[in-house]
Amino acid sequence: MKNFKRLIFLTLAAILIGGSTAQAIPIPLRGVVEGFYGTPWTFEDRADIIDFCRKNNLNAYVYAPKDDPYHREKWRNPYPADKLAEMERLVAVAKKNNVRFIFAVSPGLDLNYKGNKGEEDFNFMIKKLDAMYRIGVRDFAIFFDDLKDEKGRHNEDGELQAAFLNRVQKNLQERYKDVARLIMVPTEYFYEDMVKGNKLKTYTKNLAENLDPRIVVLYTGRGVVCDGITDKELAEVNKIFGREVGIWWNYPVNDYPLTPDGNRNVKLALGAIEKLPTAKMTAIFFNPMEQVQMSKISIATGAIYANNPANYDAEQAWNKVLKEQFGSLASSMKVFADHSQHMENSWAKVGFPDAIDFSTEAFILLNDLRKKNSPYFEPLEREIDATERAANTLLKRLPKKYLAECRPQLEQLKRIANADRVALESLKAGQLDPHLKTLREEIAVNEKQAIISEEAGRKFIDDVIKFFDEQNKPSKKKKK
Ligand code: 14T
Repeated sequence: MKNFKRLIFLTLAAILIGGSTAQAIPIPLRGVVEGFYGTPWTFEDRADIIDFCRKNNLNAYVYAPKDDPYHREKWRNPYPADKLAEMERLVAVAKKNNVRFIFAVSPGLDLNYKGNKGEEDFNFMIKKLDAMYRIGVRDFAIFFDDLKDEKGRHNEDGELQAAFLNRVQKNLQERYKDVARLIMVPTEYFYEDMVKGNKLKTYTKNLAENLDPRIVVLYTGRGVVCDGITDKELAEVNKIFGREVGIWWNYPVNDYPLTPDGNRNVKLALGAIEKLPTAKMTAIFFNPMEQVQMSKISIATGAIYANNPANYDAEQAWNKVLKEQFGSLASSMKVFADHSQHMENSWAKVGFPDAIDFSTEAFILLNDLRKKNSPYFEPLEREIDATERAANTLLKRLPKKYLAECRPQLEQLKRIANADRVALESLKAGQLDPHLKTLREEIAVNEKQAIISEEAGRKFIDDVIKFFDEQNKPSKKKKK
């Protein structure tokens, strides 16, 4: 009865305060998957992120660094004593923080399924997981993504992987009563890779038909890195696998190049998590950047999402998180982050467009000049001022551990803002400052280290150069 009254009271309070009766339904398993290519995080980084998980009501950390040899390339090898001792300390940190430490192995590069070798490899896997059980791990995952084999060669593996995973799960559950459901990532882990035409591909069909329904399947959406997942898409993949699947979300991870010859890890993904399902789901893990501190902006928004998907407002969450994490530097950080949210290349696309206000003002200004409308320079000038001021403030006042992760990007933003000002002055003067092309070159050279605001601040420089080019050859104007 007491509980009933309490419920009524809370519901009424929710209506009055929040204007919404919708009760928060957190995604049961929610957290971070250290699943990127590149330099794995350190013990300190991991302990820090696990503490951060607790503070943000995330309850899981998945250990799956692609470039830890003992996770993938040399998965059969046991961890050497010092590494194992470190892992044990980390597992203790997770336990203390009420965060589940999920240990993952990626054996797919050379796993044998059949015959003697198959038996041997099964035993290697069990040994590997047992060692982790002994240091306190109770959650396990086996990943089969990115096997790098020739097209289609993994067709038959669906059934074999399912049998392997079922057997691992059975073995663990028979011997240990306190081990959670196994988690897996398929070889075809994004929707567009699971289907051909409108038919399921052989691998996915075989995997789905044979995999123990208690095993959790993770997938990344339509693509590896994609612009959101709808409720409908989630339902579709749930249907394929005959269970509620979980999401491996590839934001803010930045381990892929943004230009054909580009470097990795050079653009920071500092935006909010967005466009994820509101429907019930079983698990979500955010794949972060090598840059731990910088990953916390978007992961904290992800935590707000994961704790109440149906009520999530990305913009609101982003503002809240920036204030919490940066205090008096929040407004400067917001300007910086605004220029660094969108991740896109030929196969990846995710995140809000960068600096929308900036690019809108730039567009309006150039459009007015082309149409000979009277131009307003002030709005864009204000954007440039704010950008430059924010970069300067942050370079001066951000604590060391943050600057260690974002100095190149801040300096690049400064260069861009500076060139934008020269570009704007050129427009005002009706004449291209010859210095602008040099500035543009400097920016291009530095893109090996830092990419930011490609379609906003950087684009304006090119657009202004183009604008004057057009002006100088009026006869060729609009020729196709
Ligand atoms: F496990 C998967 F869900 C997954 O996303 N695997 C990798 C992941 O480790 C990596 O961090 C992420 C972002 O780059 O994407 C996957 O790796 C790829 C996949 C590609 F198709 C990297 C490059 C690709 F072209």
